[in-house]
Amino acid sequence: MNITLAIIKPDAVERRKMGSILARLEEEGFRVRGARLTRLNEALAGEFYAVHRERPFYESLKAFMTSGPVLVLALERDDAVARLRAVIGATDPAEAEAGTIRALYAENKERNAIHASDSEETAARELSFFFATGELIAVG
Ligand code: 3AN
Repeated sequence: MNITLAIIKPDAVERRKMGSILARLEEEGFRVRGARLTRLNEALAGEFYAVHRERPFYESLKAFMTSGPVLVLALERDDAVARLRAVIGATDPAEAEAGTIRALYAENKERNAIHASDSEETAARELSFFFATGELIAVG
């Protein structure tokens, strides 16, 4: 078992898709070990996406990610990082496999409904942005 980070993004929260997405994640075998509805500020969004700071979409991405509430989730299952990436689908919903969360709920490449950590290392870093050591709930 390991844990990864998901963020249900402002577009999906605004369109009231939090519940549908969370239901899908639970159906896919993930257990919620931590959850927080929050709104990112400019500094946190900038640090979170620092790897993209040279990309042309960086400023727009920060503006989008700070535009409204997000639901931050710590999700546990076996092979959590890879399984979550598979369930969310490709960054661009037009390229996402049918039935994936982004194929179902994303609007476009930026407003793409959900974030998921892309490696074990990134998951550890990203979880630490939102959850203190020892804060995550031990389940079952
Ligand atoms: P993923 O979220 O699939 O790991 P990344 O890490 O390449 O994708 O990009 C991080 C976020 O930046 C994406 N979730 C998306 O919101 C935004 N993004 C990525 N590429 C673009 C792009 N070409 N135009 C606009 N936004 C983008």
